[in-house]
Amino acid sequence: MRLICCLLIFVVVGARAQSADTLRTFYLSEVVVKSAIQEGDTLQNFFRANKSATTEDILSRLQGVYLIRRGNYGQEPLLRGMTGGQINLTIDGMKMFGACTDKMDPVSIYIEPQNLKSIQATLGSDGSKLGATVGGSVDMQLAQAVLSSKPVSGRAGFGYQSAWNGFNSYANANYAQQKSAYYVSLNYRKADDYRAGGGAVILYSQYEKLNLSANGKWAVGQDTLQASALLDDGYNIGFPALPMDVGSAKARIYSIGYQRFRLHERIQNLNAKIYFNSVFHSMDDSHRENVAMHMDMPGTSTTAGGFVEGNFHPSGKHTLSFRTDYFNNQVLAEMTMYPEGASSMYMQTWPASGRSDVGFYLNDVYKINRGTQLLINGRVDCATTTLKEGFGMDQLEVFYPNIQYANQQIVGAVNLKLKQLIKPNWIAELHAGYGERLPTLSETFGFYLFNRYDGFDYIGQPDLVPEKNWSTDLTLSYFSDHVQLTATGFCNYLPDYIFSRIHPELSVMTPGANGVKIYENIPSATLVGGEASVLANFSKNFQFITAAKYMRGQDFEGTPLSLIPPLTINTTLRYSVKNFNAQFENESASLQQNINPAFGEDETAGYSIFNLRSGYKIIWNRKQLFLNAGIENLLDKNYHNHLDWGNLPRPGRNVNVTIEFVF
Ligand SMILES: [Cu+2]
Repeated sequence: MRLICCLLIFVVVGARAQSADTLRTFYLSEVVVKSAIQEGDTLQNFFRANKSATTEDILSRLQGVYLIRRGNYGQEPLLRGMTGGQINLTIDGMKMFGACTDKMDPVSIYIEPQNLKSIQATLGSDGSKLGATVGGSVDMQLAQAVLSSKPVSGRAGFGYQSAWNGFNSYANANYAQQKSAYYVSLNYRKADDYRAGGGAVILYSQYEKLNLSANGKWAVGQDTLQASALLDDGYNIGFPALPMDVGSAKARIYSIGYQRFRLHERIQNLNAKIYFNSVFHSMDDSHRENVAMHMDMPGTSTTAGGFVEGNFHPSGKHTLSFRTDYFNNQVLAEMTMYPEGASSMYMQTWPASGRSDVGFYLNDVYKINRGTQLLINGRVDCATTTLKEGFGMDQLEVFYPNIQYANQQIVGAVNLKLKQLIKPNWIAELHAGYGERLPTLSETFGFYLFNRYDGFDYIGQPDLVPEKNWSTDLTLSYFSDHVQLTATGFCNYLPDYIFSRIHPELSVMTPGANGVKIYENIPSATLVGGEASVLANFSKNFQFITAAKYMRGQDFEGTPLSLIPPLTINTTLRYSVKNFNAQFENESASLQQNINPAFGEDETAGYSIFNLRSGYKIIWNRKQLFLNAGIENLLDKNYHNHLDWGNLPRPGRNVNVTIEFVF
């Protein structure tokens, strides 16, 4: 379901009572979403409106966050027009990188809402706590074992979605003792090809996946130790907007953590973790018809790392916090082509390569007085990028005879944020910052990566310099007992923006491709826009929320950037009484005419769709049964958003039901 923005606003309302005269402001993109664990809060109630929601559905409602769709699975988060290597997508603060050269596997797909404790998005260079970035960070915190007086607790559910004849079943359980606790969860989803509005079936949009996670927690004196494992296996995942599908995608995530509330007089909330994760991703076109030349494309990505974070005991008006982290990522993506009547050909589309990065982050919260607070933070990263000798390096030597084995780069960020109470109910927040990001391994070493969007083969550029971002944003918020208003305007100016240029002298590798492009730094690009939201509590039973987001993007010559979302407005009216709730939603997007035809874009019409959701709760003997039913795209409209690749229509009318038992 698509309601977490509402969830977020409700956090705001819940929190307002305790913080009316402090500077603890809450924004749609920054608020922590408690989703699967806490009982009885408003957020949880909203979340229950559709228990079959994916993590992407939740992300799509965060302010400043959009999704790029290439099918019914594996949607890619876009933060105010920035994506891929421009943003950090982390799990419990852990770095993890996809293994797909076509970006089918942003790491958000490995997190089931059942496993999710919270999502936090921090936009722009301000998100650099979790890594060097220009676009911001999204951190997904996983559910953990809970030490409680109730020895065994858990939930199990089953959901059905009519538009793709899809079902998902899930269960989780927590076993708690006095000094230790264990949590396990299981989630299985299966979907057939979906039906678009009007009835057309979208071929190659099916998927199937299994997700398992386990977590243990042990209290030893003042210390807490934790161990976690998460396994996610996807099979037969179709990507109708791409020329290939995924036969198998496997992710493994392991970590060991240590926490201490008070390490010593000066240091508090110490949190340390070491981790390892790996992704295996195997693409093929064996199920597609009329393929000029069959291909197999397996890829792997492994990452190992660790971090230590905490804060110093507040001294005077300052509270200083820190984080230091390290990771090492290694990738390899291969392609074997099978031309008819000829022997097969082998290439490394991501040559065997890697990157290690050590970073240090410091943040100071300076409470100047009761109504004014200044935040200052900075980060510096030192990264080494390496290309292994062998096949992949030999390939690239054709274009770059002097290619280096290793390359070191230093990137940094600094941010200033002033929060000011203007009047008793008004808060202004001004942010100005600078951030840098490293070129991705794909942008650096990629070799004939076919992009279906513009139809070009892409080649990496080992000499790219870091992309920069000078960003500023201003937010005004008004709080009262019944209404909250928030409005934000932002501007990002990105020197050395990483883009690409057509090289007509090069010939294509992919049959039917339009040409070859090589990545390069262009002088600059600019992204500007804003977000606004209104929340109203008409009465105890009625709540109304509307949230709008809009942005523009252009390069240094004034040409519109591609994949810039149109004006998007989501509105919800919710009615709740005792054990019943119902809500009526509208999702609207405007016409998008600011397009980049050279990038294969065309104008996208606006649309407006309606959803209905309802929930009923039965309680007996301290156990609960939740029944949910809803209809998405009520009028069965055939539509697509500008960010949907290949003008692929979105699902049509979708009736969904969920039943869940909580014990
Ligand atoms: Cu892929």
